[in-house]
Amino acid sequence: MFSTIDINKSTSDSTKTPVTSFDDGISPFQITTPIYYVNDKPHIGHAYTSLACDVIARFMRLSGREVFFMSGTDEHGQKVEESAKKRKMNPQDFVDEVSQSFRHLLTAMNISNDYFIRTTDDHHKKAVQHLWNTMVDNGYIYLGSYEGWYSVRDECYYLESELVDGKAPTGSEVIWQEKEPSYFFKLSAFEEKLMQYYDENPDFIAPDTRRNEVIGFVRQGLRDLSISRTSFSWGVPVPNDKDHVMYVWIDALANYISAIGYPDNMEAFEKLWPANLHIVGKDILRFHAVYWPAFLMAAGLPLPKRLFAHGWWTKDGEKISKSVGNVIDPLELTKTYGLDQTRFFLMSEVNFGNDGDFSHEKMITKVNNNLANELGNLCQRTLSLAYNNCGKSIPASIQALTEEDELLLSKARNLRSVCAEAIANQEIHKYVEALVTMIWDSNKYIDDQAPWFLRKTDIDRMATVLYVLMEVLRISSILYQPLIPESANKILDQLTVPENERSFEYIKSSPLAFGTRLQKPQIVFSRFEAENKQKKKSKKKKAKSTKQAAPIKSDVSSLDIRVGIIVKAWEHEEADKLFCEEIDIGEETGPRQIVSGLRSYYDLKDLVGQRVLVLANLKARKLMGFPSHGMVLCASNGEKTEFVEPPKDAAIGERVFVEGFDGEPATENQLARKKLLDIVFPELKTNVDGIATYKGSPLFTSAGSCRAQRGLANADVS
Ligand code: ME8
Repeated sequence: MFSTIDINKSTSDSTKTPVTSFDDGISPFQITTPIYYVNDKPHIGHAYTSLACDVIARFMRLSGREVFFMSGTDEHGQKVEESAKKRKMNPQDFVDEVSQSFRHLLTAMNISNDYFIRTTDDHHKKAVQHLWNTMVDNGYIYLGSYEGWYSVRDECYYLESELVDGKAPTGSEVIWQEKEPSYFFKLSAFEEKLMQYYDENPDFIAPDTRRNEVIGFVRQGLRDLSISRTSFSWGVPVPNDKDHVMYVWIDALANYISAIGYPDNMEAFEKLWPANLHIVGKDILRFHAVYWPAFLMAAGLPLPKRLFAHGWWTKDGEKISKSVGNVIDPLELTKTYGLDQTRFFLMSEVNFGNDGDFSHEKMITKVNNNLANELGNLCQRTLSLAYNNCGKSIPASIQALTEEDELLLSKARNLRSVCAEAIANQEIHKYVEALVTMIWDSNKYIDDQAPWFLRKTDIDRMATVLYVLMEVLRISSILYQPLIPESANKILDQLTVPENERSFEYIKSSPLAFGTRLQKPQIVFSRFEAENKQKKKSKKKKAKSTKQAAPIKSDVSSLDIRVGIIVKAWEHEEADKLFCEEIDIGEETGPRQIVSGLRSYYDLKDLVGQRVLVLANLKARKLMGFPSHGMVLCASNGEKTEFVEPPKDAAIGERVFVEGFDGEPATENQLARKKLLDIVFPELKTNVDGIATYKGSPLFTSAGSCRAQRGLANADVS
């Protein structure tokens, strides 16, 4: 027996995040979201960018870095002025109100920004005027006059040649701006300098496709930019010319420097500037990759180190817009699915940089599979087994580790460097993927090692397996914190990891202490369906007679067949044909007790760890005095009987389906009253390959079809 575990074995787990050309790995890390327009309330796109920055900021902090993470609101310009008019409010009252809803979004999404800037803040307005004066002094601003196409929605000028069917290339309406006096910025003077900068700093704009777009745009030639307006007044006044307000993009972009001390506190400013990372949506890359660097060059200031432009969310394939009526409210998502579930989905559903399409179905599948079934179930199984069999404690000691134990542990020890590399490249999806894979591997390990079985045969080995799993869960949860902070910390609480030992430096140095007392394990993620049913129930109650439930079909969809795993089994004391089993089908209430007449076909030792299909909407009944809450589906031809098995990657608790037969399962009463089993069971058979089918179509899980354990062909399934 060992009383310590050599967690320091691996040396590849670097203590710093990988150093890149845009991050030295040491100095304070400044990261920014765009500042959002306050013309309307926040939506999923705003939540998305803020969340991506939050994950990176939290990751950096846990790596031991000093971080300055900023967000804010962009409160000037024609668009905001028009929105205030529509609400019959004065602009300042209007922006005060809407800006508050963005702050609320950040709090509700658990975004850890260190600062929130508003462009109506006095110090910001002064800083923009200082920047303007500097550019004037350096000879880059002159007075002229402007007429042309303008999109208020995009706050952007367009050339006639850029319009598509009379609209902006973004689809926004454009208006003709009559000739008016305007100050101009000498953007044309920066064409060569920008091209040279992009060339010398290949990591400045990411991903590469976006970089190429920017280079293509600049290569076409840059015209001087109109940067002041006289036809409206809601903006920062141009110094020494009371008729003009500044173009909103000069004002907005300057937030990145005004927020950190420019120009009054240059010491603070120089500590943080240049920013390490501006994250923006692809819609505003041109402003950040062309105008902003040119303004900074004109003012003699260094350029930010990296711009990353992420993709665009659509809903069911359509652009999200108020007029289509498909706006997704991120706060509603967190209320329906949970905060960490929403964070997890948004960060893992699409490769960061690509476009993504939102659907509730995808959200439910993802959070049920990756969080409830995989991470949640692993925690629950591991912690419950330890709590029930190791004296309510982390195992007091362990045996020598086997090859499988070492393999799993070394993957966990290596996880930090894999995640850090992904984060350093803003490949947030790869960071999530590394964690999800770790949990898959751990679920496979627990299934292979079957500690519930070892409980009876080799209690010391069981303790070792559980300790290895708990240690892997500790490391994974520490690394999960940036993504799902509340849930990861709930798991760490249950694992008794001290609060001050949850940063990355403790991954290697502080393995779980043997013999520490555990609290009774609590479920961390519930399956969404269960909640949904609950909600539907209470909604139904309210609606009572106004709405009829969808009719139950007399086909396989009326059966609620679930993927399960036998976690405990014993022989029925009074009936020599019956086994009693506890089967986990992913329910919050814990495993179900089920009785099956399988003793003529299986040995007791074959049962625990066996994955099965459970018919879960059968009325409970007593078999020889023992209550049975469901039925294990088997293939049988009179001579032989075999379990019908789900594929090994099917998630515990997921519902089995047959293509072309969609529908809600019947209630237990409906199943009995309508004699649905008599109708459906005769159509359930295995085919020549032993695949379980209904009317010839396979019974499917998300991981593939279900099959008789030893391939029993042409047999009845019941
Ligand atoms: O452009 N999918 O503000 P804004 C993904 N004030 N991200 C989306 C999105 C979607 N469907 N919709 C919006 C502005 N976003 C300026 C910025 S910065 C100096 C000034 C996100 O309120 C994405 O990050 O229109 C996009 O760039 C940003 O919100 C635009 O926010």
